[in-house]
Amino acid sequence: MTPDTFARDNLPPREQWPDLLEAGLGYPARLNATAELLDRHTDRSRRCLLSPDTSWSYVETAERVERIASVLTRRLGMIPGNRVLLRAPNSPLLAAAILAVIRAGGIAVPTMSMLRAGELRKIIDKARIGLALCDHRLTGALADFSDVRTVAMGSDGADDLTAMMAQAPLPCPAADTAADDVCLIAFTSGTTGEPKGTMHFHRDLLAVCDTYGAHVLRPRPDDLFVGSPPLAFTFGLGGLLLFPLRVGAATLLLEQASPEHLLAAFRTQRPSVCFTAPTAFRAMLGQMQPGDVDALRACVSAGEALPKSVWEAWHARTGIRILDGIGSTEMLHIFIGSPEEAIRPGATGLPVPGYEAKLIDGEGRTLPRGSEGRLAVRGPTGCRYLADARQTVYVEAGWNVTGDTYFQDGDGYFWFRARSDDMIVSSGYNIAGPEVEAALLGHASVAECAVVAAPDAARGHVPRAFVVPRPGITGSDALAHALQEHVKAEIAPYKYPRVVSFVERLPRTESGKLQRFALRAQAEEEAGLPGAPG
Ligand code: 3UK
Repeated sequence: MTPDTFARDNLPPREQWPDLLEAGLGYPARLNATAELLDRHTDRSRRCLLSPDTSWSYVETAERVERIASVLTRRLGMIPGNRVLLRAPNSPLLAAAILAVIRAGGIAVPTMSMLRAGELRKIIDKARIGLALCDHRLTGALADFSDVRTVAMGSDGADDLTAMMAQAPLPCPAADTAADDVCLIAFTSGTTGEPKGTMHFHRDLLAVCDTYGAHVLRPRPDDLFVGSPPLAFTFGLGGLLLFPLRVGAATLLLEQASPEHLLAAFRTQRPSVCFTAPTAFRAMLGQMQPGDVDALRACVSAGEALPKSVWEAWHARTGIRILDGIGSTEMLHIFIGSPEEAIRPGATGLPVPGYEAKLIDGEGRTLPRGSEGRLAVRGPTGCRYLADARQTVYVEAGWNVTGDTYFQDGDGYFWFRARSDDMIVSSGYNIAGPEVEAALLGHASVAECAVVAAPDAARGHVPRAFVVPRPGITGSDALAHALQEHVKAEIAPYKYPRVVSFVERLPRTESGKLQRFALRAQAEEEAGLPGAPG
Protein backbone atom coordinates (compact mmCIF):
# COMPACT_ATOMS: atom_id res chain seq x y z
CA MET A 1 0.00 0.00 0.00
CA THR A 2 1.45 3.40 -0.98
CA PRO A 3 1.14 5.72 2.00
CA ASP A 4 -0.40 9.15 1.62
CA THR A 5 2.51 11.60 1.63
CA PHE A 6 0.45 14.81 1.58
CA ALA A 7 1.57 16.04 5.02
CA ARG A 8 5.23 15.19 4.44
CA ASP A 9 5.11 16.83 0.99
CA ASN A 10 3.65 19.99 2.49
CA LEU A 11 6.09 20.49 5.33
CA PRO A 12 7.91 23.80 4.96
CA PRO A 13 11.29 23.61 3.18
CA ARG A 14 13.91 22.44 5.63
CA GLU A 15 15.71 25.77 5.72
CA GLN A 16 12.55 27.40 7.07
CA TRP A 17 12.23 24.99 10.00
CA PRO A 18 13.17 26.17 13.46
CA ASP A 19 16.23 24.61 15.07
CA LEU A 20 15.15 21.43 16.82
CA LEU A 21 17.08 20.59 19.97
CA GLU A 22 17.68 16.97 20.83
CA ALA A 23 17.20 17.76 24.55
CA GLY A 24 18.52 14.33 25.49
CA LEU A 25 15.29 12.65 24.46
CA GLY A 26 16.85 9.98 22.24
CA TYR A 27 13.72 8.46 20.68
CA PRO A 28 14.13 5.54 18.29
CA ALA A 29 13.70 6.18 14.54
CA ARG A 30 10.54 4.06 14.41
CA LEU A 31 7.96 5.17 16.94
CA ASN A 32 4.18 5.19 17.29
CA ALA A 33 3.31 7.60 20.10
CA THR A 34 0.15 5.72 21.05
CA ALA A 35 2.05 2.52 21.78
CA GLU A 36 4.13 4.46 24.30
CA LEU A 37 1.05 6.07 25.83
CA LEU A 38 -1.20 3.01 26.05
CA ASP A 39 0.72 -0.24 26.01
CA ARG A 40 3.81 0.25 28.12
CA HIS A 41 2.45 0.62 31.63
CA THR A 42 3.05 -2.19 34.07
CA ASP A 43 -0.38 -2.10 35.71
CA ARG A 44 -2.87 -1.76 32.88
CA SER A 45 -5.84 -2.47 35.11
CA ARG A 46 -5.54 1.12 36.39
CA ARG A 47 -8.15 3.64 35.30
CA CYS A 48 -7.27 5.70 32.22
CA LEU A 49 -10.14 7.65 30.58
CA LEU A 50 -13.06 8.82 32.73
CA SER A 51 -16.21 10.81 32.24
CA PRO A 52 -18.64 11.70 35.04
CA ASP A 53 -20.34 8.33 34.46
CA THR A 54 -17.73 6.02 32.90
CA SER A 55 -14.26 4.78 33.72
CA TRP A 56 -12.12 2.80 31.28
CA SER A 57 -8.93 1.07 32.41
CA TYR A 58 -5.80 1.13 30.24
CA VAL A 59 -6.74 -2.33 28.94
CA GLU A 60 -10.28 -1.20 28.10
CA THR A 61 -9.05 2.04 26.54
CA ALA A 62 -6.48 0.22 24.40
CA GLU A 63 -9.14 -2.21 23.20
CA ARG A 64 -11.46 0.61 22.19
CA VAL A 65 -8.63 2.42 20.45
CA GLU A 66 -7.77 -0.77 18.59
CA ARG A 67 -11.42 -1.25 17.57
CA ILE A 68 -11.67 2.31 16.24
CA ALA A 69 -8.36 1.84 14.39
CA SER A 70 -9.80 -1.31 12.86
CA VAL A 71 -12.97 0.54 11.77
CA LEU A 72 -10.86 3.32 10.27
CA THR A 73 -8.54 1.12 8.28
CA ARG A 74 -10.69 -1.90 7.38
CA ARG A 75 -14.14 -0.41 7.05
CA LEU A 76 -13.55 3.23 6.16
CA GLY A 77 -10.48 2.71 3.99
CA MET A 78 -8.14 5.01 5.89
CA ILE A 79 -4.49 4.52 4.95
CA PRO A 80 -1.37 5.83 6.76
CA GLY A 81 -0.94 9.55 6.21
CA ASN A 82 -4.67 10.25 5.65
CA ARG A 83 -6.05 13.17 7.65
CA VAL A 84 -9.09 12.48 9.81
CA LEU A 85 -11.15 15.35 11.17
CA LEU A 86 -12.47 14.98 14.71
CA ARG A 87 -15.32 17.06 16.04
CA ALA A 88 -16.77 16.49 19.50
CA PRO A 89 -16.74 17.92 22.99
CA ASN A 90 -14.21 16.34 25.35
CA SER A 91 -15.09 12.75 26.24
CA PRO A 92 -13.37 9.37 26.57
CA LEU A 93 -14.66 8.42 23.11
CA LEU A 94 -13.15 11.52 21.49
CA ALA A 95 -9.84 10.83 23.23
CA ALA A 96 -9.92 7.21 22.04
CA ALA A 97 -10.74 8.34 18.49
CA ILE A 98 -7.76 10.73 18.41
CA LEU A 99 -5.48 7.97 19.67
CA ALA A 100 -6.94 5.51 17.15
CA VAL A 101 -6.25 7.75 14.16
CA ILE A 102 -2.66 8.13 15.30
CA ARG A 103 -2.30 4.44 16.13
CA ALA A 104 -3.43 3.54 12.62
CA GLY A 105 -0.76 5.84 11.13
CA GLY A 106 -3.25 8.56 10.25
CA ILE A 107 -3.11 12.24 11.09
CA ALA A 108 -5.58 13.53 13.65
CA VAL A 109 -7.12 16.94 12.94
CA PRO A 110 -9.12 17.77 16.08
CA THR A 111 -11.40 20.79 15.74
CA MET A 112 -13.24 22.98 18.23
CA SER A 113 -16.98 22.23 18.55
CA MET A 114 -17.68 25.92 18.23
CA LEU A 115 -16.51 26.02 14.58
CA ARG A 116 -19.24 26.33 11.95
CA ALA A 117 -19.46 25.01 8.40
CA GLY A 118 -17.51 27.90 6.83
CA GLU A 119 -14.57 27.50 9.17
CA LEU A 120 -14.59 23.72 8.90
CA ARG A 121 -14.59 24.01 5.10
CA LYS A 122 -11.32 25.95 5.21
CA ILE A 123 -9.70 23.34 7.44
CA ILE A 124 -10.98 20.49 5.25
CA ASP A 125 -9.63 22.12 2.10
CA LYS A 126 -6.34 23.08 3.65
CA ALA A 127 -5.64 19.66 5.19
CA ARG A 128 -7.36 17.73 2.32
CA ILE A 129 -9.66 15.78 4.56
CA GLY A 130 -11.91 13.00 3.27
CA LEU A 131 -13.04 11.42 6.53
CA ALA A 132 -14.54 12.81 9.72
CA LEU A 133 -15.56 11.33 13.06
CA CYS A 134 -18.16 13.66 14.51
CA ASP A 135 -20.35 13.75 17.60
CA HIS A 136 -23.88 12.93 16.39
CA ARG A 137 -25.16 16.24 17.80
CA LEU A 138 -22.69 18.22 15.69
CA THR A 139 -22.89 16.56 12.27
CA GLY A 140 -25.06 19.36 10.84
CA ALA A 141 -22.07 21.56 10.08
CA LEU A 142 -20.55 18.78 7.92
CA ALA A 143 -23.78 17.67 6.27
CA ASP A 144 -23.31 19.65 3.05
CA PHE A 145 -19.79 18.43 2.36
CA SER A 146 -20.20 15.62 -0.18
CA ASP A 147 -16.42 15.12 -0.34
CA VAL A 148 -16.14 14.23 3.35
CA ARG A 149 -17.37 10.92 4.68
CA THR A 150 -18.75 11.66 8.13
CA VAL A 151 -19.22 8.94 10.71
CA ALA A 152 -21.34 9.87 13.72
CA MET A 153 -20.22 9.15 17.28
CA GLY A 154 -22.40 8.72 20.33
CA SER A 155 -25.79 7.85 18.77
CA ASP A 156 -27.37 4.40 18.84
CA GLY A 157 -27.64 4.20 15.03
CA ALA A 158 -26.43 1.13 13.13
CA ASP A 159 -23.94 3.26 11.21
CA ASP A 160 -22.62 4.98 14.34
CA LEU A 161 -18.97 4.49 15.26
CA THR A 162 -19.95 2.52 18.37
CA ALA A 163 -21.94 0.00 16.33
CA MET A 164 -19.06 -0.37 13.87
CA MET A 165 -16.62 -0.86 16.75
CA ALA A 166 -18.62 -3.79 18.03
CA GLN A 167 -18.16 -5.58 14.68
CA ALA A 168 -14.56 -4.56 14.07
CA PRO A 169 -12.13 -7.45 13.55
CA LEU A 170 -9.23 -7.61 16.01
CA PRO A 171 -6.30 -7.59 16.42
CA CYS A 172 -5.37 -4.38 14.66
CA PRO A 173 -1.71 -3.73 15.41
CA ALA A 174 -0.32 -0.20 15.66
CA ALA A 175 1.05 1.13 12.35
CA ASP A 176 4.83 1.04 12.09
CA THR A 177 5.43 4.79 11.90
CA ALA A 178 8.57 6.90 11.90
CA ALA A 179 9.27 9.13 14.89
CA ASP A 180 9.10 12.06 12.47
CA ASP A 181 5.90 11.12 10.67
CA VAL A 182 3.24 13.80 11.07
CA CYS A 183 0.48 12.50 13.37
CA LEU A 184 -1.35 15.70 14.34
CA ILE A 185 -2.38 18.85 12.53
CA ALA A 186 -3.51 21.39 15.11
CA PHE A 187 -5.19 24.46 13.71
CA THR A 188 -4.42 27.67 15.55
CA SER A 189 -7.16 29.17 17.62
CA GLY A 190 -6.01 32.24 15.67
CA THR A 191 -7.82 35.50 15.72
CA THR A 192 -8.32 36.53 12.11
CA GLY A 193 -7.77 35.35 8.58
CA GLU A 194 -6.98 31.92 7.23
CA PRO A 195 -6.46 29.22 9.85
CA LYS A 196 -2.91 27.95 10.17
CA GLY A 197 -2.32 24.22 10.50
CA THR A 198 0.63 23.31 12.70
CA MET A 199 2.13 19.89 12.05
CA HIS A 200 3.46 17.70 14.81
CA PHE A 201 5.27 14.35 14.74
CA HIS A 202 4.89 11.22 16.83
CA ARG A 203 8.04 12.19 18.71
CA ASP A 204 6.64 15.64 19.52
CA LEU A 205 3.72 14.14 21.45
CA LEU A 206 6.19 12.40 23.71
CA ALA A 207 8.66 15.29 23.79
CA VAL A 208 6.21 17.63 25.55
CA CYS A 209 5.58 14.93 28.18
CA ASP A 210 9.29 14.31 28.67
CA THR A 211 10.19 18.01 29.01
CA TYR A 212 7.36 20.05 30.55
CA GLY A 213 5.68 16.98 31.99
CA ALA A 214 8.75 15.35 33.49
CA HIS A 215 10.52 18.47 34.74
CA VAL A 216 7.82 21.02 35.58
CA LEU A 217 4.48 19.29 36.18
CA ARG A 218 5.90 15.95 37.39
CA PRO A 219 2.68 13.91 37.36
CA ARG A 220 2.33 10.61 39.22
CA PRO A 221 0.51 7.40 38.26
CA ASP A 222 -2.10 7.97 40.98
CA ASP A 223 -3.06 11.42 39.64
CA LEU A 224 -6.50 12.18 38.22
CA PHE A 225 -6.40 15.07 35.74
CA VAL A 226 -9.29 17.41 34.97
CA GLY A 227 -9.63 20.70 33.14
CA SER A 228 -11.44 22.91 30.69
CA PRO A 229 -9.43 23.19 27.45
CA PRO A 230 -10.84 21.21 24.51
CA LEU A 231 -8.64 18.38 23.20
CA ALA A 232 -8.70 20.32 19.91
CA PHE A 233 -6.60 22.99 21.67
CA THR A 234 -3.11 21.60 22.22
CA PHE A 235 -3.14 22.97 25.79
CA GLY A 236 -5.94 20.48 26.42
CA LEU A 237 -4.48 17.68 24.30
CA GLY A 238 -1.28 17.78 26.34
CA GLY A 239 -2.77 18.54 29.73
CA LEU A 240 -5.79 16.24 29.58
CA LEU A 241 -4.51 13.37 27.44
CA LEU A 242 -0.78 13.13 26.77
CA PHE A 243 0.62 14.01 30.21
CA PRO A 244 -1.62 11.67 32.20
CA LEU A 245 -1.21 8.75 29.77
CA ARG A 246 2.55 9.14 29.58
CA VAL A 247 2.82 8.22 33.28
CA GLY A 248 -0.08 5.79 33.54
CA ALA A 249 -2.36 8.29 35.31
CA ALA A 250 -6.08 8.94 34.68
CA THR A 251 -7.98 11.81 33.08
CA LEU A 252 -11.54 12.96 33.67
CA LEU A 253 -12.93 14.38 30.42
CA LEU A 254 -15.88 16.75 30.76
CA GLU A 255 -18.16 17.75 27.91
CA GLN A 256 -18.89 20.96 29.69
CA ALA A 257 -16.16 22.48 31.77
CA SER A 258 -17.20 25.93 32.92
CA PRO A 259 -15.84 27.06 36.32
CA GLU A 260 -19.10 25.74 37.86
CA HIS A 261 -18.66 22.35 36.19
CA LEU A 262 -15.03 22.17 37.28
CA LEU A 263 -15.96 22.88 40.89
CA ALA A 264 -18.69 20.24 40.73
CA ALA A 265 -16.13 17.76 39.37
CA PHE A 266 -13.72 18.66 42.19
CA ARG A 267 -16.44 17.79 44.72
CA THR A 268 -17.56 14.51 43.24
CA GLN A 269 -14.50 13.01 41.53
CA ARG A 270 -11.64 14.44 43.62
CA PRO A 271 -9.11 15.11 40.81
CA SER A 272 -5.54 15.99 41.80
CA VAL A 273 -4.36 18.01 38.77
CA CYS A 274 -6.31 20.80 37.06
CA PHE A 275 -5.56 22.52 33.74
CA THR A 276 -7.50 25.68 32.97
CA ALA A 277 -7.31 29.35 31.99
CA PRO A 278 -6.60 32.30 34.30
CA THR A 279 -10.20 33.56 34.17
CA ALA A 280 -11.51 30.18 35.33
CA PHE A 281 -9.23 30.17 38.37
CA ARG A 282 -10.50 33.65 39.19
CA ALA A 283 -14.14 32.68 38.68
CA MET A 284 -13.79 29.52 40.81
CA LEU A 285 -12.44 31.57 43.72
CA GLY A 286 -15.76 33.34 43.95
CA GLN A 287 -17.79 30.11 44.11
CA MET A 288 -15.64 27.68 46.05
CA GLN A 289 -16.96 25.84 49.10
CA PRO A 290 -14.75 24.58 51.92
CA GLY A 291 -13.36 21.16 51.07
CA ASP A 292 -13.81 21.53 47.30
CA VAL A 293 -10.13 21.44 46.48
CA ASP A 294 -8.87 19.09 49.19
CA ALA A 295 -7.74 16.48 46.68
CA LEU A 296 -6.10 18.95 44.26
CA ARG A 297 -2.33 19.18 44.38
CA ALA A 298 -1.31 20.85 41.12
CA CYS A 299 -2.90 23.53 38.94
CA VAL A 300 -1.70 24.71 35.54
CA SER A 301 -2.72 28.01 33.96
CA ALA A 302 -2.01 28.92 30.33
CA GLY A 303 -3.45 30.58 27.27
CA GLU A 304 -3.24 34.06 28.73
CA ALA A 305 -1.18 35.76 31.40
CA LEU A 306 -2.08 34.82 34.96
CA PRO A 307 -2.42 38.04 36.98
CA LYS A 308 -0.34 38.02 40.15
CA SER A 309 -3.44 38.88 42.20
CA VAL A 310 -5.17 35.70 40.99
CA TRP A 311 -2.08 33.60 41.78
CA GLU A 312 -1.97 35.06 45.28
CA ALA A 313 -5.68 34.71 45.97
CA TRP A 314 -5.66 31.06 44.78
CA HIS A 315 -2.64 30.34 46.93
CA ALA A 316 -4.17 31.97 49.99
CA ARG A 317 -7.40 30.04 49.52
CA THR A 318 -6.12 26.60 48.51
CA GLY A 319 -2.44 26.48 49.46
CA ILE A 320 -1.69 25.57 45.82
CA ARG A 321 0.94 27.46 43.85
CA ILE A 322 -0.49 27.68 40.31
CA LEU A 323 1.98 26.74 37.59
CA ASP A 324 1.71 29.51 35.00
CA GLY A 325 3.19 28.59 31.63
CA ILE A 326 3.27 30.01 28.12
CA GLY A 327 2.75 27.59 25.29
CA SER A 328 1.55 27.86 21.72
CA THR A 329 -0.10 25.69 19.12
CA GLU A 330 3.09 26.01 17.02
CA MET A 331 5.28 24.72 19.88
CA LEU A 332 2.63 22.13 20.83
CA HIS A 333 2.78 22.90 24.54
CA ILE A 334 4.38 24.95 27.31
CA PHE A 335 7.98 26.11 26.82
CA ILE A 336 8.34 28.64 29.65
CA GLY A 337 7.03 27.83 33.12
CA SER A 338 8.76 27.17 36.44
CA PRO A 339 8.42 24.08 38.60
CA GLU A 340 6.65 24.71 41.89
CA GLU A 341 9.73 25.43 43.99
CA ALA A 342 11.07 28.04 41.53
CA ILE A 343 7.86 30.03 40.94
CA ARG A 344 7.96 33.81 41.07
CA PRO A 345 4.34 34.97 41.33
CA GLY A 346 3.47 37.27 38.44
CA ALA A 347 6.21 35.93 36.16
CA THR A 348 5.57 33.28 33.51
CA GLY A 349 8.78 31.65 34.69
CA LEU A 350 12.00 30.06 33.44
CA PRO A 351 12.47 28.12 30.18
CA VAL A 352 11.30 24.51 30.49
CA PRO A 353 14.32 22.13 30.57
CA GLY A 354 15.03 21.19 26.94
CA TYR A 355 13.95 24.64 25.67
CA GLU A 356 15.90 27.87 25.27
CA ALA A 357 14.35 31.32 25.35
CA LYS A 358 15.69 34.81 24.73
CA LEU A 359 14.49 38.30 23.89
CA ILE A 360 15.35 39.93 20.57
CA ASP A 361 14.95 43.43 19.19
CA GLY A 362 13.22 44.45 15.97
CA GLU A 363 16.27 43.39 13.93
CA GLY A 364 16.64 40.00 15.59
CA ARG A 365 19.58 40.96 17.82
CA THR A 366 19.70 39.21 21.21
CA LEU A 367 18.96 41.55 24.11
CA PRO A 368 20.66 41.36 27.51
CA ARG A 369 18.78 40.42 30.68
CA GLY A 370 16.95 43.39 32.11
CA SER A 371 15.44 44.29 28.72
CA GLU A 372 12.01 44.16 27.17
CA GLY A 373 11.76 42.60 23.72
CA ARG A 374 10.27 40.01 21.39
CA LEU A 375 10.20 36.47 22.76
CA ALA A 376 12.15 33.87 20.75
CA VAL A 377 12.31 30.17 21.71
CA ARG A 378 13.60 26.84 20.47
CA GLY A 379 13.50 23.31 21.76
CA PRO A 380 12.59 19.75 20.77
CA THR A 381 9.26 20.94 19.28
CA GLY A 382 8.73 23.85 16.91
CA CYS A 383 6.70 25.53 14.24
CA ARG A 384 6.01 23.75 10.95
CA TYR A 385 2.95 25.17 9.24
CA LEU A 386 1.10 23.17 6.64
CA ALA A 387 1.77 24.88 3.29
CA ASP A 388 1.75 28.40 4.68
CA ALA A 389 3.78 31.48 3.75
CA ARG A 390 3.52 32.66 7.36
CA GLN A 391 6.20 30.08 8.29
CA THR A 392 8.88 32.75 7.77
CA VAL A 393 7.00 35.12 10.07
CA TYR A 394 6.96 32.69 13.02
CA VAL A 395 10.47 31.34 12.48
CA GLU A 396 13.39 33.78 12.33
CA ALA A 397 16.92 32.43 12.02
CA GLY A 398 16.01 29.10 13.58
CA TRP A 399 14.07 30.60 16.51
CA ASN A 400 10.31 30.51 17.01
CA VAL A 401 9.10 34.09 17.46
CA THR A 402 5.79 33.88 19.26
CA GLY A 403 4.57 37.45 18.79
CA ASP A 404 4.78 38.24 22.50
CA THR A 405 6.60 41.09 24.16
CA TYR A 406 8.33 40.01 27.36
CA PHE A 407 10.66 41.39 30.02
CA GLN A 408 13.51 39.19 31.27
CA ASP A 409 14.82 39.96 34.75
CA GLY A 410 18.38 39.66 36.01
CA ASP A 411 17.79 36.07 37.15
CA GLY A 412 16.49 34.98 33.76
CA TYR A 413 12.77 34.91 34.61
CA PHE A 414 10.37 35.90 31.84
CA TRP A 415 7.59 38.42 32.63
CA PHE A 416 4.76 38.77 30.12
CA ARG A 417 4.03 42.29 28.88
CA ALA A 418 1.57 41.93 25.96
CA ARG A 419 1.09 40.35 22.57
CA SER A 420 3.35 42.52 20.46
CA ASP A 421 0.42 43.72 18.36
CA ASP A 422 -1.69 44.42 21.47
CA MET A 423 0.80 46.97 22.78
CA ILE A 424 -0.95 50.32 23.15
CA VAL A 425 1.21 53.18 21.86
CA SER A 426 -0.02 56.41 23.43
CA SER A 427 1.89 59.67 22.85
CA GLY A 428 4.93 57.54 22.07
CA TYR A 429 4.72 55.52 25.30
CA ASN A 430 4.17 51.75 25.26
CA ILE A 431 1.35 50.63 27.51
CA ALA A 432 0.77 46.90 27.98
CA GLY A 433 -2.98 46.24 28.19
CA PRO A 434 -2.56 43.23 30.53
CA GLU A 435 -0.77 45.38 33.11
CA VAL A 436 -3.70 47.81 33.22
CA GLU A 437 -6.09 44.85 33.36
CA ALA A 438 -4.22 43.39 36.34
CA ALA A 439 -4.57 46.72 38.14
CA LEU A 440 -8.29 46.92 37.37
CA LEU A 441 -8.85 43.34 38.56
CA GLY A 442 -7.61 44.44 41.97
CA HIS A 443 -10.73 46.61 42.36
CA ALA A 444 -13.58 44.92 44.20
CA SER A 445 -16.21 45.94 41.61
CA VAL A 446 -14.47 44.28 38.65
CA ALA A 447 -15.33 40.73 37.61
CA GLU A 448 -13.47 40.73 34.27
CA CYS A 449 -11.87 43.33 32.05
CA ALA A 450 -9.92 43.95 28.87
CA VAL A 451 -7.83 46.96 27.96
CA VAL A 452 -7.16 47.76 24.29
CA ALA A 453 -6.02 50.66 22.15
CA ALA A 454 -8.67 53.16 21.09
CA PRO A 455 -7.82 55.74 18.43
CA ASP A 456 -7.30 59.23 19.82
CA ALA A 457 -6.75 62.42 17.81
CA ALA A 458 -4.18 63.91 20.16
CA ARG A 459 -2.30 60.85 21.43
CA GLY A 460 -2.58 58.42 18.53
CA HIS A 461 -4.12 55.81 20.81
CA VAL A 462 -5.31 55.69 24.40
CA PRO A 463 -6.07 52.71 26.64
CA ARG A 464 -9.78 51.90 26.73
CA ALA A 465 -11.11 49.48 29.33
CA PHE A 466 -14.05 47.15 28.82
CA VAL A 467 -15.22 46.15 32.27
CA VAL A 468 -17.67 43.46 33.38
CA PRO A 469 -18.85 44.55 36.85
CA ARG A 470 -19.28 41.98 39.60
CA PRO A 471 -22.81 40.62 40.01
CA GLY A 472 -25.02 43.19 41.75
CA ILE A 473 -22.90 46.14 40.64
CA THR A 474 -23.95 48.48 37.82
CA GLY A 475 -21.59 50.55 35.71
CA SER A 476 -21.81 54.33 36.19
CA ASP A 477 -19.72 57.43 35.58
CA ALA A 478 -18.85 57.42 39.25
CA LEU A 479 -17.59 53.83 39.07
CA ALA A 480 -15.63 54.59 35.88
CA HIS A 481 -13.94 57.47 37.68
CA ALA A 482 -13.23 55.34 40.74
CA LEU A 483 -11.62 52.67 38.53
CA GLN A 484 -9.44 55.26 36.81
CA GLU A 485 -8.28 56.59 40.19
CA HIS A 486 -7.64 53.03 41.36
CA VAL A 487 -5.38 52.33 38.37
CA LYS A 488 -3.49 55.61 38.85
CA ALA A 489 -2.78 54.62 42.45
CA GLU A 490 -1.61 51.10 41.48
CA ILE A 491 0.62 51.71 38.44
CA ALA A 492 2.21 54.66 36.61
CA PRO A 493 -0.65 57.17 36.21
CA TYR A 494 -0.15 57.70 32.45
CA LYS A 495 -1.35 54.11 31.90
CA TYR A 496 -4.85 54.68 33.27
CA PRO A 497 -7.73 53.86 30.93
CA ARG A 498 -8.94 57.16 29.46
CA VAL A 499 -12.20 55.51 28.44
CA VAL A 500 -14.08 52.98 30.57
CA SER A 501 -17.02 51.06 29.07
CA PHE A 502 -19.17 48.64 31.04
CA VAL A 503 -20.23 45.46 29.27
CA GLU A 504 -22.07 42.28 30.22
CA ARG A 505 -19.44 39.92 28.88
CA LEU A 506 -16.17 39.89 26.98
CA PRO A 507 -15.66 38.15 23.64
CA ARG A 508 -13.65 34.96 24.18
CA THR A 509 -12.52 32.05 22.02
CA GLU A 510 -13.49 28.50 22.92
CA SER A 511 -10.04 28.14 24.44
CA GLY A 512 -10.89 30.94 26.87
CA LYS A 513 -8.73 33.59 25.25
CA LEU A 514 -9.84 37.18 25.17
CA GLN A 515 -10.54 38.33 21.61
CA ARG A 516 -8.76 41.65 21.94
CA PHE A 517 -8.90 42.22 18.19
CA ALA A 518 -12.70 42.31 18.36
CA LEU A 519 -12.65 44.93 21.10
CA ARG A 520 -9.99 46.89 19.24
CA ALA A 521 -12.20 46.83 16.14
CA GLN A 522 -15.12 48.05 18.24
CA ALA A 523 -12.97 50.80 19.75
CA GLU A 524 -11.85 51.84 16.26
CA GLU A 525 -15.37 51.88 14.92
CA GLU A 526 -16.77 53.83 17.83
CA ALA A 527 -13.95 56.36 17.77
CA GLY A 528 -15.16 57.40 14.32
CA LEU A 529 -18.73 57.95 15.45
CA PRO A 530 -19.91 61.42 16.45
CA GLY A 531 -20.34 61.76 20.19
CA ALA A 532 -18.45 58.53 20.87
CA PRO A 533 -15.48 58.33 23.20
CA GLY A 534 -12.00 58.69 21.73
C1 3UK B 1 -0.50 33.54 24.70
C2 3UK B 1 0.21 33.40 27.10
C3 3UK B 1 0.89 34.95 28.65
C4 3UK B 1 0.77 34.05 24.05
C5 3UK B 1 -1.19 27.21 24.46
C6 3UK B 1 -0.30 26.26 26.49
O1 3UK B 1 -2.18 29.38 24.32
C7 3UK B 1 -1.72 28.41 23.72
O2 3UK B 1 -1.62 28.38 22.34
P1 3UK B 1 -2.20 29.41 21.28
O3 3UK B 1 -1.60 29.07 19.98
O4 3UK B 1 -1.69 30.86 21.76
C8 3UK B 1 -0.33 31.15 21.99
C9 3UK B 1 -0.23 32.55 22.58
O5 3UK B 1 -1.08 32.66 23.75
N1 3UK B 1 -0.20 32.82 25.96
C10 3UK B 1 -0.30 31.49 26.16
N2 3UK B 1 0.03 31.21 27.43
C11 3UK B 1 0.35 32.37 28.04
N3 3UK B 1 0.48 34.67 27.40
N4 3UK B 1 1.04 34.03 29.62
C12 3UK B 1 0.78 32.72 29.37
N5 3UK B 1 0.92 31.81 30.34
O6 3UK B 1 0.43 35.23 23.36
C13 3UK B 1 1.14 32.93 23.09
O7 3UK B 1 1.99 33.36 22.06
O8 3UK B 1 -3.69 29.46 21.37
C14 3UK B 1 -0.82 27.35 25.80
C15 3UK B 1 -0.14 25.05 25.88
C16 3UK B 1 -0.51 24.89 24.56
C17 3UK B 1 -1.06 25.98 23.85
N6 3UK B 1 -1.41 25.78 22.55
